[in-house]
Amino acid sequence: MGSRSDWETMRNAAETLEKLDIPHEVRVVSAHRTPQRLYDYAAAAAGRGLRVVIAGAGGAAHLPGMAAAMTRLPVLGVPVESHALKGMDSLLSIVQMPAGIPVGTLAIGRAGAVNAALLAAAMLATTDPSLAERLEAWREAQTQAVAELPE
Ligand code: RP5
Repeated sequence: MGSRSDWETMRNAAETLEKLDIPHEVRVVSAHRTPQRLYDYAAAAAGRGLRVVIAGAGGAAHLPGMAAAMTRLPVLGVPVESHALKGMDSLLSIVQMPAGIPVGTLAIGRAGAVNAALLAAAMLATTDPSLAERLEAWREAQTQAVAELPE
């Protein structure tokens, strides 16, 4: 994520990965304030064995796109809700990538963070039958938890 202030949103991604027992790491890497840290992280990511990168940022949210430019790993972008523009700035700056460098962009805020983790899980599950079972069980539990009546 681009800042510690993004953690309140991005913790939803981490918690979802934990529920699915997916090993992961969490880092603060700012495209603007720590560009060298971003370069080092993205350039080394594939070689360290990472499989997917989830990048959450807000405002002029260049982190996901810049990370995607420096790794062949799939990058999932989460627009963090900003105070000034309610995350529309984050969304548009993450989703409007030029052809050639994709960022899989999720919804603004908590929904995007949860879904980034679930999408990462779905990608990893294509080559991990045990994770596929856990993901299917998670989805079934979610289905069972939806009441038919509002009260
Ligand atoms: C972005 O600027 C971060 O991703 C964060 O969403 C936003 C504001 O950062 P702080 O000023 O709260 O550190 O780079």
